[in-house]
Amino acid sequence: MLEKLSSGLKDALRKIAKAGYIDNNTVNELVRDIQRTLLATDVDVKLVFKLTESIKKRALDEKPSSGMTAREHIVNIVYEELVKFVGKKPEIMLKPGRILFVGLFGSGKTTSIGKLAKFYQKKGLKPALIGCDVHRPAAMDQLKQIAEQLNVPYYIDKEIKDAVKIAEVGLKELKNNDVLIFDSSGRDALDEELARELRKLGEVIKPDEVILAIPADLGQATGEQATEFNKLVGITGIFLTKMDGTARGGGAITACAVTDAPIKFIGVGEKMEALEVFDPERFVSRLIGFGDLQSLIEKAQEAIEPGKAQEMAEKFTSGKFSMDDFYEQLKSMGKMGSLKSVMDMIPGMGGMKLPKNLDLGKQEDKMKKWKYIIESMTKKERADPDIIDSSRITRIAKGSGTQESDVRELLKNYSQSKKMMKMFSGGSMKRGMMSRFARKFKGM
Ligand SMILES: Nc1nc2c(ncn2[C@@H]2O[C@H](COP(=O)(O)OP(=O)(O)OP(=O)(O)O)[C@@H](O)[C@H]2O)c(=O)[nH]1
Ligand SMILES: [Mg+2]
Repeated sequence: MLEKLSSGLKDALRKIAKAGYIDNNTVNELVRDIQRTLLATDVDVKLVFKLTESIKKRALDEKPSSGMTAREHIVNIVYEELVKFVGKKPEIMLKPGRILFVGLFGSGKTTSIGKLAKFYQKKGLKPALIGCDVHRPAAMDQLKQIAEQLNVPYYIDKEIKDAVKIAEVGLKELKNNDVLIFDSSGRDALDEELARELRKLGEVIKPDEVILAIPADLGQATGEQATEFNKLVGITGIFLTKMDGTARGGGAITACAVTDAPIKFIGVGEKMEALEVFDPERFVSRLIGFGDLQSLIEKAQEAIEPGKAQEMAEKFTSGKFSMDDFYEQLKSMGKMGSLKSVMDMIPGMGGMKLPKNLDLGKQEDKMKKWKYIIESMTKKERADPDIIDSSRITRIAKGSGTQESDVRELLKNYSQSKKMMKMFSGGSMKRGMMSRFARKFKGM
């Protein structure tokens, strides 16, 4: 979902993370990148400029709060402004009630009704479906099929040609269920006839929610349609469907955000599970990989002092790597979680395999032991661990109060680690990746 938007925003923010320092130019470039990305997903030009203006203004005017680096500050501003941009956190009805679905032909009403029924089932409520689409002959069968698939009670009547009548009977028949969801007929356009029919339905059903199903592939045109439905019928929320199959989702979301009806659900596929409750914070977080960016920044900050990072990065890439470096690295990695999880957060390195035994996450309790072992080594041994033969191993084990096997294990881990460093410093592509890694740590 929204791959283009997501990768565009991530790229823009990564540039910030990599920038040597933040100045007007960096901010301008960020703003241009964001503009380009949003426009490509059909977000309205005026909205885009409004957003980027406030990002720019805040980025240049506001000082980072204490303990925040300039980079974090900018990333945070972009995050906050995007959250505002995509809308408010909706209220979701989580108690018994009645829901009427409205929308044009093929907008995804009936499918979304099934998804919502499943959603309520999972919440422990008893949903039931009522088919009030009397215009399309196959509509009732479709609803029936979905209800049976979900094992949810339903009411349809192909003989009754009056939607209001069906609603009345359905209300009675299914009164023992918690959440009654009503399907309605679509049209090519929202004309007065459809509006009247929906209003009449509304009078009988007295819905707690009127949900407009609207396909995201309409892009920014969703805004106008949502406004129109709201004016003529009155809606309480939007179910944005077909987000999975379109690059115009950004436009659809932001256009809906400026209407009076909040997006409540997002449809991301044809299956009944393909429903997401819309949550602006979570949505944007995922979109920009905020969690990853944030935790990378935080962890790197905690773990490595700026000067050390550069030094370590140089050792990483040069392949020179002493026992002291190994110990420093272990200390930092221990704080940062496993090396693997750090690597997963760095673009392009996620898939890399670590040597099998080098599970740095598990090494934490060994750290103490290893500290004593390393402290029992001579300066010469630490600088060049290759000279450590079995008699030296015996001496080191005795001196540190550990077993010879502990010393051997440490040496093995050291040489694996060294090998890995060499691997990183091998090809030029890898070197590029490592220096990116280094830059990320530098000064954060
Ligand atoms: N990929 C994708 N397809 C969807 C989604 N929601 C609905 N569809 C598909 O869109 C088509 C139309 O969906 P329906 O649920 O029949 O739409 P409707 O609004 O009830 O249509 P009418 O009753 O004809 O007005 C179907 O093929 C659905 O499978 C979604 O979130 N993602
Ligand atoms: Mg339908």
